Amino acid sequence: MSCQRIMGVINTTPDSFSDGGTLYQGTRLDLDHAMARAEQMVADGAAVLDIGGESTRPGAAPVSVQEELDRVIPLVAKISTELDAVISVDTSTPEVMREAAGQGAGLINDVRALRRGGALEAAAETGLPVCLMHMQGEPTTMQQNPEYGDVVEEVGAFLAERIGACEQAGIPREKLMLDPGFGFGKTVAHNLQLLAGLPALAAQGLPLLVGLSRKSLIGKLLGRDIDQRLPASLALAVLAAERGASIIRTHDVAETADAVAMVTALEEFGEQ
Ligand code: 7PJ
Repeated sequence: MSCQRIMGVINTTPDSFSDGGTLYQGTRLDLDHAMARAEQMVADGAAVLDIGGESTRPGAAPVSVQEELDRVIPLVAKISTELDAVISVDTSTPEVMREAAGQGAGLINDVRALRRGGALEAAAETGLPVCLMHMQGEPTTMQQNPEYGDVVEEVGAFLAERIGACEQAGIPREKLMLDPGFGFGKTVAHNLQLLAGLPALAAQGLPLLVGLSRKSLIGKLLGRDIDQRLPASLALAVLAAERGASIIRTHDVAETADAVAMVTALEEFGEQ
């Protein structure tokens, strides 16, 4: 059974939280290795590949525009000529959005929801669809003391404001996707409240993208290290898909595609 709901994560960073550095040879990104990873993900059922060159793990060092371009653009160019998948570029940087679009990217995935100076304009110019993600604070400090009154309502209001900003900048609503930003300025309780509240966010009428793969709430709830979080990640993927997530962002494509295909099967055939 094919699955159009899976986004595979490819980090071109030396320091990302769950798989940073695995595609490096010394200090350089190994393009052939990254390409092999991309091919495998597509073979395993990824419809979208998310290419990121900035680590947003709590406390990560900032990356220069040139460094981010150097990490991301060659891989975007290579994948777009060699593979049949939508290329998503995980960036907040206007220059990276423009260059990636020129090299064949099909989606802008911005954890800052186009709040960086010039990002709204750059994204609008590309004409690409955009995923708007919620984050409280900035990566360096976001996990220090996240606070909300009603997290579902506040995330919903933030995303509604960003939808408005996009529309004003000439990005039509139909091009947008929403993401509550699990782990980005959220406690375990906030993350669980958001997962339970996904249907309320889906009520905005836009597709939801959800990334829970290997995230630290699993570590906090179960005491599992990064390499032991697959079973819980699959459970979270299924719970999210069942609550209305259209796209699931994952590091483990084959396993997640199978798990989520069961939700799709139930949606398609369960009512017959
Ligand atoms: C997310 C993301 C997410 C979207 C990262 C990690 C941290 N983009 N980029 N949603 N997470 N849209 O992979 O654990 O949850 S980086």
